[in-house]
Amino acid sequence: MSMPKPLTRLLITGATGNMGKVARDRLGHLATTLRLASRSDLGEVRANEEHVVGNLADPAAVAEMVADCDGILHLGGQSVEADWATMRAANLDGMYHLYEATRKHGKPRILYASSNHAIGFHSVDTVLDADATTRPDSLYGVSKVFGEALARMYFDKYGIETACVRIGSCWPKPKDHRMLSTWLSANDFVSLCERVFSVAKLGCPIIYGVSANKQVWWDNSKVDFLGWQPKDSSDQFRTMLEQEVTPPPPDSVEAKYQGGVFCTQDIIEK
Ligand code: 15L
Repeated sequence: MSMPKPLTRLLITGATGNMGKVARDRLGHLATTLRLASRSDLGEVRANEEHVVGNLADPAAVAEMVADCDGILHLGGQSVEADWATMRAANLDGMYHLYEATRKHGKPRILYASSNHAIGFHSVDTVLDADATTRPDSLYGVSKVFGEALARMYFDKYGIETACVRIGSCWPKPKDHRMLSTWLSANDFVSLCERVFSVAKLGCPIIYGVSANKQVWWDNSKVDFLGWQPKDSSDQFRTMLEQEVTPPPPDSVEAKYQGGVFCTQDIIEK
């Protein structure tokens, strides 16, 4: 007999992105229906899916996305550095619209894709836990700190639970030496989603989305209650990277700080 699904309807924003595609393909066991939200058409919809086209900057569209959902995997928004107007619309206004919609539509539990760039100007010589000070490395990182603060306020004021996951580097394999420390495998991302939407009491924790890599900069011991056990390690790719990729000079900003190249990018003025 199959286990009951923890959710009735899981909203996945950013459904056409890299992580959105993984979520669409591999989280069907978490919810009776997956509601896929994207800015563009998704093409054919599968039997267990609904599709909503909309922009996070449009409060009415976000309300339509959220209605009747009991879980939200919020992967949508601007995912790399951009000019302020673009960042504000997607990651600040968009986050506000999402939380206002959850406040008015049943307070569903949220997994918010924050980012390691909220803490990117910490040194690679430092190990951070959930209580680390934020050190955003870009407007993108600042927008992720804003999202974490918004989630915390809506938890304290309205009891809306959010897992603020500071995602490392979620790709099929690490692309550079830095990602040996920041890599998050698809399998470990899926198991993290399973725990977030299954644990009885979530609260509003800060969680580092990172696999069980040999060298990590992030410590999840303060969220042991979640019972998340990442199983994969980037070490399997170390030899390949050492043969194929030249690391940045050790005294470079890119090598010295956890945010890598994000720490070196200038503000983008439109
Ligand atoms: C992020 O948050 C980005 O969305 C992703 O594209 C990667 O750049 C990742 O950080 C990273 O730090 O590798």
